Amino acid sequence: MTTPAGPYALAPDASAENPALSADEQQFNDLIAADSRIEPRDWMPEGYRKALIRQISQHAHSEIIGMQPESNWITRAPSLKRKAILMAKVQDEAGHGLYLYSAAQTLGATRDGMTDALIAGKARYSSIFNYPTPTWADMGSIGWLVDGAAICNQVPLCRASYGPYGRAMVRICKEESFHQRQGFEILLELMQGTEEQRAMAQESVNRWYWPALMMFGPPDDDSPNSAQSMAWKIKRHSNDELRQRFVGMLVPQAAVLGVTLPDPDLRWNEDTQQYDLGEIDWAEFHEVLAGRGASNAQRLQRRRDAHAEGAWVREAAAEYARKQSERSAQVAS
Ligand code: FAQ
Repeated sequence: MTTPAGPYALAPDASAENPALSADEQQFNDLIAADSRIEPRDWMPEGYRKALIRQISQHAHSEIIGMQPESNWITRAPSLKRKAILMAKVQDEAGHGLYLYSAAQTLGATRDGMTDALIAGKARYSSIFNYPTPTWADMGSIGWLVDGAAICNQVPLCRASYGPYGRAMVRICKEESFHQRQGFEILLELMQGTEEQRAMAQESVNRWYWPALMMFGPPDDDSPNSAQSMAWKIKRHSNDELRQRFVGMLVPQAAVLGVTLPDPDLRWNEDTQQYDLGEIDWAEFHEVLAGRGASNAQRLQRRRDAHAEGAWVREAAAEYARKQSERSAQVAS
């Protein structure tokens, strides 16, 4: 990992008085050093604002695009109960997207600007949502592995230094932990079923395991944003630390499920007190980020179509708001 750089880079002793800093900068640094929260009206360095808009908008887009792989199964869920649960989960993801877009708006980003960037294919969203969901077991794997990875990554974000982001994450994490359990339960039921159901669950875990590890981002020595984000206490742990924590959580759960994690090199290392992992295929990760994953084109097209189909709703809402404010103005005059 590189050392934080740039005009607002923070050293661990950032709370020390520094005559070269303006009063605003000193106050910002003091708040960060004291583990306090930065709020929307507080002064903040431009780099901090941009880093937050980047991360929060990407996160919001991930939640919105992330609805698609699961919505694929709403009409085909194997029972009414499963359908109701899946619908509620997909709705939760929409809600997460909305909290996060709102948090980014407190930093000056506009909702239209963020949406335009997404549908123009200029904005990032999590690599994981560019993989297809051909089997019902994929609903289990997404819950267990994808939501599991999301929780590992997001629980520390509840302490992110920017207030609106941290507070949004608290609520999101509560819902994600329910999501993870429902995914685990789908896989458990399949693993207790027929030979064919067990094979379906294992095949799905085989496909989702490695992409789930990629969700944590590139390795620490290839993660340009980590050092500064950690110095600003947006991120609290490095990408590799969280990936390790995730695998440590998965191993005992996989044993309960009776599935095998598809990594022949996975073994406990007494010296490091963590698991040694096999090589992650970072070439695949970069291909997906470049827009060449299995489902990138389909996901973006679906988002564009949904945006176009929703135009009348936006127009109606804007017209309603215009009439309401016209009426309020008449009453006031
Ligand atoms: N996919 O320097 P770093 C969910 C980009 S929500 C795509 O390490 P950073 C819920 C990164 O943006 C899942 N791009 O970056 C759910 C940067 O590009 P940029 C989303 C990735 O920010 C479940 C470049 O690579 N969660 O799953 C990925 O320090 C089920 C260099 O990387 C969040 O967004 C990736 N996997 O660390 C919904 C959590 N990884 O912007 C539906 C918040 C990296 O310089 C169904 N975000 N990149 O052009 C974070 O914690 C961080 O932003 C990381 C990346 C850890 C994702």
